[in-house]
Amino acid sequence: ADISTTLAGVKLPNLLFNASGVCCQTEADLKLMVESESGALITKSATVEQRDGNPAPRYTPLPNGIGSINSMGLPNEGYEYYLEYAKKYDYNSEKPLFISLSGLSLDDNVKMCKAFVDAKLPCVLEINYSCPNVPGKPQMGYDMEAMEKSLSVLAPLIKKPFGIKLPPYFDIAHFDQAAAVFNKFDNLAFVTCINSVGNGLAIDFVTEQALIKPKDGFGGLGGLMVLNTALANVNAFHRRLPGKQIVGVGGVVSGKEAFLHVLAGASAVQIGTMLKEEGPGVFARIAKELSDIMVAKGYKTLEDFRGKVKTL
Ligand code: RRO
Repeated sequence: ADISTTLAGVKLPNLLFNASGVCCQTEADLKLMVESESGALITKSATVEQRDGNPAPRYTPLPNGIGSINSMGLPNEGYEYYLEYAKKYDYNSEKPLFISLSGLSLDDNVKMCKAFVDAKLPCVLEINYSCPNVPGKPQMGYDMEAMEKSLSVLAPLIKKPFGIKLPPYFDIAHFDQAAAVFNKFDNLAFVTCINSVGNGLAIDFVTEQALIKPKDGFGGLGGLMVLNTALANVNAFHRRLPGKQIVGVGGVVSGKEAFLHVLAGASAVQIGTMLKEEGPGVFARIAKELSDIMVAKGYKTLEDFRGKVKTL
């Protein structure tokens, strides 16, 4: 089956790529992404200055394949590193490059966006409004006024189509409020739902210890346990953002969950925890599984079923 897609006006040979943060901090990581069968790649969220992030252990999978917890703390090489990578990237390859930016202030996001805009590159920006793990920095996605102010500065500056990475929302009123803000910005082309479910706590039953060190063990939850929250956010925004696209992320462990994300309304699907656990071979596996599902169901393209979840 044909699992190609278009996102922010850019063609992807298949809809799958990495969730920002996984396999994308260094050039060595990004090389693995380029060599994989992903349909695109996105870099680790960048700040103005390089960051080491939080103390280890700061990521661990959870038992029985339910998912993962992380409090990485935004470790990254600094935006100039990713800008140099983007300048050297081979845009003749069929795999588009996305760049994640996560400034610690609006001024920082302005500075980084300007640098990418001035470089006039064909890469696409995804602004991260949802890192849950920097002590003292709340997730901007939960502050509608701050998000509107940020978008009102960044959208005109970026000019071309761009995306934002959102935290999960859990209340219909919040879907409505967030969508009303996003609909004010025409070149906001896609929203990526969801970042990790913030500030969970994982405890080892035997040792009675928290599983990660930062923030007394609190960290963002990902993987299968967040699938249904992710599907709800994808579908809620698919319904509320006509003319915009949704990138689905959360709980994709096989072709089946990728299929469900598209049914909920996703135009592309990112993989985080399962990429971390399985490695870049995950893209070939899930692409094949999704294609097989589509053949079995008689769907030829993603458009045949995107957003077509049936309600009762
Ligand atoms: O680096 C992190 O701790 C991190 C980030 Br920036 C994010 O957006 N989401 C996440 O789960 N971890």
